[in-house]
Amino acid sequence: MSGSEWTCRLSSMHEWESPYYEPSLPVSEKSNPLTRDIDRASAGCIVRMLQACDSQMFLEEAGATYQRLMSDEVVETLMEVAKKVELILKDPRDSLVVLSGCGTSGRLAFLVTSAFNRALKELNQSPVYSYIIAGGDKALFSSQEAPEDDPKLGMLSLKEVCEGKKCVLFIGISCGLSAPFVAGQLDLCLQNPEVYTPVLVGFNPTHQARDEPIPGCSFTFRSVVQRMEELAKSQKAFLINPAVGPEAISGSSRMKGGSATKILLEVVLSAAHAAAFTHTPITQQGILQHMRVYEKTLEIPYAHNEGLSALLEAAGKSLQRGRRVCYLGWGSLGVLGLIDASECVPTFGADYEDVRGFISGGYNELKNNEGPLGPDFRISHEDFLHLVLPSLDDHDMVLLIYTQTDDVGDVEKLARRVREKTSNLHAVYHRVDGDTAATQWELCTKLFLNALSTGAHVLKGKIYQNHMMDLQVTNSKLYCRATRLLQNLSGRPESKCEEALLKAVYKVDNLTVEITSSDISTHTHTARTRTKVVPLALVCLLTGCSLAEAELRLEQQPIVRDAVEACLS
Ligand code: F1P
Repeated sequence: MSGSEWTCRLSSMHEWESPYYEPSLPVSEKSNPLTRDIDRASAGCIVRMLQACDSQMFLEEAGATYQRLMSDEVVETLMEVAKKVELILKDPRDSLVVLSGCGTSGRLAFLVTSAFNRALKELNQSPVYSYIIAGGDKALFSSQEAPEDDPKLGMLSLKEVCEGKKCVLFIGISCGLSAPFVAGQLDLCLQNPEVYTPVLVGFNPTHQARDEPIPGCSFTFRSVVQRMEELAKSQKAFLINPAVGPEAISGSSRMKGGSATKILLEVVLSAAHAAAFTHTPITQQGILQHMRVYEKTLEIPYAHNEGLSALLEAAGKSLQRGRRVCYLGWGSLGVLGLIDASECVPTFGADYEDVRGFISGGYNELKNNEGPLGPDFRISHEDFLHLVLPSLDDHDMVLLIYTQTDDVGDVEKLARRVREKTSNLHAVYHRVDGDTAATQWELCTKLFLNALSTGAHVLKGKIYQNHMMDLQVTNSKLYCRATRLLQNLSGRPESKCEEALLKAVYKVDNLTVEITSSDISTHTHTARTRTKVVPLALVCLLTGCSLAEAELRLEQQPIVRDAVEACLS
């Protein structure tokens, strides 16, 4: 892409805010005009595009279309929620702050509660934070999308965590204001206001909250949000829902959605801690100042543009060859490595072995609710040494992720072992620079790893324009997204696209009545074990060929855009 073309792209920084831009889609599902051709871009250009997308998070409020991270109303709500947390910190008896979400949102709930409980421990205070992730702890490191559709499960897990508590501040996170699991929890809070105060964190305006009926429930996500809006007037419920712009890869809320979640939660909880333990009042100024620190932090990973591009290219090469990328991390940065790696499976249809994370100390370091998760989830450096290292060579990439506060001797020892097998060894190292806080290292690392794994999969050919084509169709949100994608790319009516999708899911050329009369949860359950359903459905739609033929075409041309264009020409 030439310089002038890029300048032209940058001028479309605000295009998504127009009411005419993809009007039927909420912001979290829109495609970002900045990355329309990311699938054709060089590594350097991909990095620039991702940087531009991330910088949209902190754009000033232009006109009145959407609230932004630093809009007055958002900052005001952050202050009010921080005050509620402060009260609990000062009198924690029978009280709890619960953070809950699905997928990335639940992973960040875990990361943030761990950090702030650790901070409390250092002050000799007892923990007040709990996390819930849909699907339990195995969802921390693997895709468990089905529980996301279950509002009752959400309710029950919240009840269980809060048993015996008299005062609960519940923070439900759903980037798209869409997960039924979280809707169920918010509904429970609204029904029991004497115990629960609900807070919702997400990145769409309330009128874009999902309004699809939830089987077995009388509410939708939107109707829950509307009830919360009523209560928000008397500060009995809180909505924190600025827009951060469409994701670089459409709908990939692990990226900006996840980063903005982390920023907002950390801003609120640190303000509360400062108020409770160092008598620092919660002020608008203080909140804004903290936000600006994060805004500056966004620049750090991209300041190493060339290094990042080179890494992205190296990782892309490893993946193209069917080889591995391994993250070896320490402390919370190690957790971010585990998370980023595990998200490649549902996001890019990657194999579990393609990108894997390992953390020093394994589950002892993690201190998750359920403890060690068994042989399918091996995460320690020892596991890496036994299971992975013996098969590595120069085509596999290894990335060390640590800070100067970690045991550098241990890092060197591991690096030596790795170097015996591969020279393709790199490091992301943070050191104290002025008053850099651990949370900034974390955000930096998250951005860096998200850019690396996204860019590498783009280079591998997993993305079509800026859509994840090979997405797993394992919950109702993803099922609807897949049908919509097929409609956009094939131009065929919705009913035809859904038919093609179902044929790919059930591996049949003709749909039976049994299939067509089943509900979405049966389809998404069946899709758990299927691969390449959307690309297969698209090739069938475009050419009218059988599934077997479509499979052959995709085998011959694994780069999705090329396969589709070959069908069209
Ligand atoms: C939750 C989530 C995402 C995941 C995938 C499916 O979304 O699990 O984290 O990447 O898109 O949905 P949300 O409820 O935070 O919008």
